Amino acid sequence: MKFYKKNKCRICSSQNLELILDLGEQPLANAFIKKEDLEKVENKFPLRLFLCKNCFLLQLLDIVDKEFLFKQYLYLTSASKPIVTHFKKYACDIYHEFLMKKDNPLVIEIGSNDGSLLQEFKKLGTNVLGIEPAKNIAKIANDLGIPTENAFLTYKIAKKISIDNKAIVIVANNVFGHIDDLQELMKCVKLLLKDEGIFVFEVPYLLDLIQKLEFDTVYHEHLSYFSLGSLKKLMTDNEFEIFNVKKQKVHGGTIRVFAAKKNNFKPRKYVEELIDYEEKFGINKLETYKKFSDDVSRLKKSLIKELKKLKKEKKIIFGYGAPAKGNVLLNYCNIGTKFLDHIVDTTPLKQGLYTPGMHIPVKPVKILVEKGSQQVAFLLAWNYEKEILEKENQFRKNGGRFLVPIPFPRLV
Ligand code: JHZ
Repeated sequence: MKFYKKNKCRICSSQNLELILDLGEQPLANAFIKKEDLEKVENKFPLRLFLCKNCFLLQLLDIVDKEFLFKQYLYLTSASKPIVTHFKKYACDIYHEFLMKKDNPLVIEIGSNDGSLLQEFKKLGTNVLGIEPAKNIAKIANDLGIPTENAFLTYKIAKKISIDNKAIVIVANNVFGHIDDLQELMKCVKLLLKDEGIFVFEVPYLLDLIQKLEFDTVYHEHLSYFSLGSLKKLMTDNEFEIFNVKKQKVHGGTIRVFAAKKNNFKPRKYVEELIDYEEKFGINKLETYKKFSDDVSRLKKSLIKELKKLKKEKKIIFGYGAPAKGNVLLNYCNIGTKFLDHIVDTTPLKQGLYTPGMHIPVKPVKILVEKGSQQVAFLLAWNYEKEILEKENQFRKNGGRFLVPIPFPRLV
């Protein structure tokens, strides 16, 4: 089974669901293709965002089987230097606040990818254990000396791990939204976490998604799009409590949420303040989402208009970064090789392959700086705008420009 449809909200089980955004039938955003497979028919699945009108969780209900999505994976944390820097500081902060004074502490990470974050905890002297479903990626982590269980976290696996391992800190970054059964996830966390331990996780923040029109972060891997209010409900239902939250800049706007078993930590005032702010923003109003959807359709039109204009000016346009979200944008806007010659990306696993749907070749990052003035780099990895512009300073000095697609097309 590759695909199934749900008719209930993932958090509150309500069936009062409304379609908000339809991005069409799309291939999987990370299913890059080998040259010899280009003629084969690609698997495509509906990509639609629904809103639960009871608890206001924004979510996908067309679910692609996780085995199919994650068993073999191409995204490597270590390929994006800014995220590695972010993780270094992350580990340091958690260590100083929660781990430094503990005896022989263990940190468990759910969805640990190539072990980039655990590596940092390890350097600080803590014991670490990763849980990662992608076979190829878990192997990379294990080879680098980060003990990694190659599995999806299920209650059965959690039971097995918890016989010898109880963590004082569990971390989970950009994985909460990937998990369909959030109730089971919370049961696993409860089992694996010491009573006085903390559960820290980062999720892309719903308010940023709406405000900055980050519609391309909607893809089959991302099943839920969280506000702090919706996370509070999930935590409370599972006898956990959110005691702190910190906004982060990564991935276009993220929240780092600190939770623990009830009554262990005094909640900071900011938690309720942010939830109030979300309500004032209109997170619980259908109109907010309708406007978002209309703005996305407008963005599509203006992007195509801008690309056509650049082509008319005889610019050579190539994609910069081949993130999963880039493929959503390209497929939704129907931007193929007519516009983009190729895409450059730092991930060795993606280089030499072709993008799903649009079949644009992915190459290592090598830019002909001297041809700057004729070139436009379409910044698909827009979340790294600052870092990439700094890195490609010479290209811009020679007249090259970046086209940043969201929240509106911008040449910089
Ligand atoms: P990036 C990932 O999504 C994966 P993606 C995942 N699905 C998730 O949940 C989100 O993050 C949050 C390249 N690059 O991280 C590397 C350069 O070429 O924005 C990556 O292929 N040069 C788990 O894939 C891509 O861009 C650079 O200088 O949508 C970035 O992918 C840098 C910094 C990156 O997200």
